[in-house]
Amino acid sequence: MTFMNHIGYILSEIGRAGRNSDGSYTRGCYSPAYFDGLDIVERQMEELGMEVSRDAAGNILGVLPGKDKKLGSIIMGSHLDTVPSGGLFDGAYGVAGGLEVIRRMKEEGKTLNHSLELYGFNGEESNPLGGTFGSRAVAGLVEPGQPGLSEALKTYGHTVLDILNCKRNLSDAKCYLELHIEQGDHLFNDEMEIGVVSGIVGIVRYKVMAVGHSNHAGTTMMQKRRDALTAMAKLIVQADAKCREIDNALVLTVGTIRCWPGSENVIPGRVECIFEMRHMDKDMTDRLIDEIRNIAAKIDTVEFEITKQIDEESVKCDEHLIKVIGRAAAELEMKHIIMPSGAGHDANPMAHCLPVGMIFVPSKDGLSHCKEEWTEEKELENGVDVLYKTIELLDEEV
Ligand code: HGY
Ligand code: MN
Ligand code: MN
Repeated sequence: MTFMNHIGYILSEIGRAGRNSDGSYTRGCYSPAYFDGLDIVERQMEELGMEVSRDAAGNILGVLPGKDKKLGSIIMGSHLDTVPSGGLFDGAYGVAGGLEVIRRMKEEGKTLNHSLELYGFNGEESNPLGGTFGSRAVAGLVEPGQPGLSEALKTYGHTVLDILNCKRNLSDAKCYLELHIEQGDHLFNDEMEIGVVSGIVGIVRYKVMAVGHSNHAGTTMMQKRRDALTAMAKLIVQADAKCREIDNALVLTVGTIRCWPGSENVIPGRVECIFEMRHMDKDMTDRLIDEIRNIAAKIDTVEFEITKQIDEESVKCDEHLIKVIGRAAAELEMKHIIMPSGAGHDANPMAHCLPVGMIFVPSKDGLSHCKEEWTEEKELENGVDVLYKTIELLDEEV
């Protein structure tokens, strides 16, 4: 794929890391492919004359000093890891967009009043350390007592203390801005050029274990079975129907399943799934898990164990930043709407430390987390233009 503009060029450069033969991309948390991506970004930052550093959480940071050191930095960023067999744009576009903003400033000989910073975060996608890992480390939100954290970190050559030391005092920074593809189909279907993000949904995940009884597949009659897999299947189907009943904006995904002992001629005795639910309003996800527990209690062939794994609260973007991004889009005469994000982002942890704003560009057919993920060059350019204009407007606020 050859892009003709700078942002496309930088993206395809980052895309040289972790590219699979089927055209998808895999840069897992702390993986060699991930660090290949970091090396590519580091070279781009150095060519732009930025001060570059890395931390134990696997993040990279480039800094372009501004005229007035007393002013807090304007921080841009997104993630450089991907889901397995993911797309070119998720995360990488926000880092490439930040590099392109800085390239343009250099080209125009412009030095801002505020310092400009750009993060490439590690581990935003689901991973053994928990998603948004790199940005949570910077925000100081990694719980030292998180179950399994120390063991997982050991495999990456780090200790919990290494990660706690990644915490940064962000109180003096002006704001955090993240440029990202929508990953949904609203902008694409409504032929909108820019999404001004109002907030990021909360993400709640539960580990659900169905405990039945393994037995012989040939000699155990149907009425005597305690089949964990059919019980889990009933729970999933009924939970899906209940989710659709509760609210149109409520989503439930069961994306993983493990089955023991996992043999064709043995009735499954244990099955484990992760139930993930998302909504801007916590009451909705609370209601859904209560309904799921009620459904589970009525399936009497097995016992269900339901334990919360992750509870990332929804966050609101900063009202002032929403206005400034909207003004930038309007001045650039771009069709834009204010909308929530159904995807999680590094802006969520960052929102616990400083004002955050997000800018969306369309995803073709709303596809993401797959090799078909696509955003047109002009649309990529639009996002960078709005990010650039937003930074110019914010930089005048001294
Ligand atoms: O899962 C998400 O929403 C994000 O892409 N990690
Ligand atoms: Mn993603
Ligand atoms: Mn993302």
